[in-house]
Amino acid sequence: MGYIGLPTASTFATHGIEVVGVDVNPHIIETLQSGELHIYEPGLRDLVKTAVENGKLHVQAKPEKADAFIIAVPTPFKGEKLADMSFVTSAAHAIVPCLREGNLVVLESTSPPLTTAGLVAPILEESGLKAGKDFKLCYSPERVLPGQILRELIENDRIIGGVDRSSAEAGRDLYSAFVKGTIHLTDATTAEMVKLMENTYRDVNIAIANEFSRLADRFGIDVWEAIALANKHPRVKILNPGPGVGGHCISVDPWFLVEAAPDITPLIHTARKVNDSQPEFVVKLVKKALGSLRNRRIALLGLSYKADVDDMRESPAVETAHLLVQEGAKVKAFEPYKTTAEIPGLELVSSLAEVFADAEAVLVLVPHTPIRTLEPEVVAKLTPARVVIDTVNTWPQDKWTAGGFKVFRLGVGRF
Ligand code: SAJ
Repeated sequence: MGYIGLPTASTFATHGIEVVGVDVNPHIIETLQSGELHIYEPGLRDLVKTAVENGKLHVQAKPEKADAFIIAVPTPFKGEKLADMSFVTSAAHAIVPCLREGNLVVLESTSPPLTTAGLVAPILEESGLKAGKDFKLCYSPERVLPGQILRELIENDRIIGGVDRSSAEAGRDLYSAFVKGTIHLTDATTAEMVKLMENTYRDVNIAIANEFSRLADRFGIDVWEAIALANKHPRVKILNPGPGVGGHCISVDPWFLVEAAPDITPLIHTARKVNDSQPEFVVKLVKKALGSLRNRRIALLGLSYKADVDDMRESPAVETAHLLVQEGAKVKAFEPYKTTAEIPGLELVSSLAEVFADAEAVLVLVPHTPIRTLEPEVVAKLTPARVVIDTVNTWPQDKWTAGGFKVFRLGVGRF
């Protein structure tokens, strides 16, 4: 019942399907049963409410017999950037006692190539039933963008890879309950690769934007202007540099390919390294703006991994905050979408007034709507700070300069 499972379950349930939502975390079950949500996603609260009120969505700790089972558990790292498949493994084991002939099982979790056929099928076959023969088995990646999950779940095209053709067709029949995009059928391993290729493609493209920001800084130009001009070319579409790549997807998934085939993935590996080291580049920028970091009071705006989400997993903003603290800076951080969050080693405050109160500099790391729309006159009244370090090009330089602030932007090598 996480970021993917809960929206998917609720969407099925509001399209006439009886859904049992399973989670091993009793706190999540209690929260959902009491009508509350443990995650933020625009529109999700209303959707879950409708699904529960119309009696189609029940949440519980264990699966029960069903026609179809969907596994949407996390595949995080274990140790040094290796895929931790233990949640997939235990979810598959939990299904075994409930599995009957004719059932469909779908894995949605982003997984290394060959997981469906090589890891999930053998576990499910402990039931005595054979994948593809007695039950259907598919891999169908979630491809929804956090912040727009509910719309993309329905409108995006969907890839369904079966261990055999009839499995893929059964997957198509299930998801056509709500998917309006085209449903494309393929084999399970291709579907696994498609998902990893999509996120790796984006990671590599953000890495080049981040590398351009470093080059722009060195050569005294404005990377944002240069990217806008380069993007006038009909076949160029450079993405935005920033403090790095976070979240549970793009900063994780490319490593699954590197782990699976380290000898043939130097580009993917390097892109990951570039994006992971971008917080260090931000710290250098802050140092340049302030001269030194020790005991300098910095108001840090935004901690989640990107704008208008509350998810702080693998967040480069959190990494940047830790690096600044390590360098002796006195950091106060404010995350508008999680004002009660606690992160060991960081001082989080719950309001703009608190974060600004005695700051010397303002560091913008995430262009959340309530941060992006701040006006210099308002901020000037809340803080003695007159230095702004903008890593996401969100506060128009001219306006903030006219408002009395000295603005340092990431990837702009002239001040
Ligand atoms: N970012 C940049 N510059 C950009 C775009 C993004 O630095 O120009 C950063 C963001 O700030 C964030 C990270 O990259 O830290 C990832 O953000 P994102 O919006 O690109 O993607 P996610 O991780 O929220 O969602 C991605 C999506 N994948 C693709 O767009 C190929 C989504 O469709 C997937 O479903 C999702 O991963 C997933 O679950 O795998």
